[in-house]
Amino acid sequence: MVPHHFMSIKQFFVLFFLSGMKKVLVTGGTGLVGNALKIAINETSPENEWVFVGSRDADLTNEEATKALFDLVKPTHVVHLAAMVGGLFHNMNNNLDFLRKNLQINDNVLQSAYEHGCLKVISCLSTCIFPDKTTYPIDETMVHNGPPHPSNYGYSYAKRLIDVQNRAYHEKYGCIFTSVIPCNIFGPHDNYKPEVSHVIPGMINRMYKLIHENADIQEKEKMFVVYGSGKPLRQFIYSLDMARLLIWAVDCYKSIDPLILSVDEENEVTILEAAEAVAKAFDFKGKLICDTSKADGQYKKTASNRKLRSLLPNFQFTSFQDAINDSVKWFIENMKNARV
Ligand code: NAP
Ligand code: GFB
Repeated sequence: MVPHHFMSIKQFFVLFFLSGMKKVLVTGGTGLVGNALKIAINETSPENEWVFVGSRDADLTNEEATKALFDLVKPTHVVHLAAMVGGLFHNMNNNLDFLRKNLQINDNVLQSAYEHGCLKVISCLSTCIFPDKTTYPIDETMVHNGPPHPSNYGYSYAKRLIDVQNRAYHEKYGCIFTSVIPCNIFGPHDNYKPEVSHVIPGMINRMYKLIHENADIQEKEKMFVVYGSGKPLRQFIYSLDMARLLIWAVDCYKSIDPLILSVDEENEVTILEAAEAVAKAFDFKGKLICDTSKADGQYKKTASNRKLRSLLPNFQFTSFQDAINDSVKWFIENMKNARV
């Protein structure tokens, strides 16, 4: 009998697991969603230990580097956010890179998670990967029902294969490897680089510059260019809401089937309405014009959050304008350190 004030290593690990404590590795922990997770974790009393990594900690396209990371961290759970990520224009010009890099990252992370006996992996797909020709609203059963929109087929097929890999690991080894399917995400710590950004950070960066450049022109005379027709429809989720849902999923979502994380269908807005919300947050006095010479991308990708609502009926999403206001405020205060 071990004296009561000592505990064997085995007893410690049994207690560790029985206590429900988790050691969660967050790949892609230095990005938009990763930074939101850091904030959301502090809203709760984190029983779990969270380890955030970026590409400087390990290039996950490299198998050996990925294994070494898992050897070092020894996670029990993984939130897998790391990916080559970008907006419409970045995808259109780099489908092969989006395909290859994301296939490499995903295969390395899932295989390392299996080899290290991780109890759960939650990966991220996206509502943009669904079939281009589809009925609406889209739901989780429709991921593989036809080719994705041509603008981002590389990213889409790489992401769809996560779902295929999850099922294969479950079938062969019983792994609980699952995925969430977010709609468009935005918030502080976004990627504002014009050539790679998504629409909201792209417009925030461009509107800031328009307001602060050419001081000799009165603001009400200035014209802000919305790329495309402004007509495409999008559902946008605030990164902090996305993070809150991920924390819940780590503890409570047990299925290997994907779960859409999106605001309600009726919260869908046009790109022009998104631009108007950004203009309101800046109190921009000028005009908005649409440059139809630029691509629109997918017209819509309306997703149903019915499954999420059935699991979390009382979850409150941050209002779109409040989230835009917070995101613009963060950008103005942190632009010097942002990815611009
Ligand atoms: P993000 O801001 O671009 O961050 C990407 C993260 O992945 C960064 O931490 C980056 O590390 C890391 N990363 C990229 N390449 C890597 C590599 N080779 N090795 C290791 N780490 C690497 O992305 P996000 O917007 O937070 O997206 C998070 C997840 O949500 C992604 O899986 C994305 O596909 C998905 N998603 C995003 C959206 C959206 O609208 N943003 C919508 C739906 C789904 P560094 O900081 O070192 O570069
Ligand atoms: O976020 P975004 O680049 O990608 O939005 P998607 C593109 C839409 O916003 C197009 C218009 O209709 C653009 O014409 N837009 C207006 C702008 N101004 C801007 C701007 O300054 N920057 C950008 N980027 N667009 C992506 C997928 O689709 O969704 C990715 O390609 C990813 O794979 C992402 O999954 C979540 O929403 O069209």
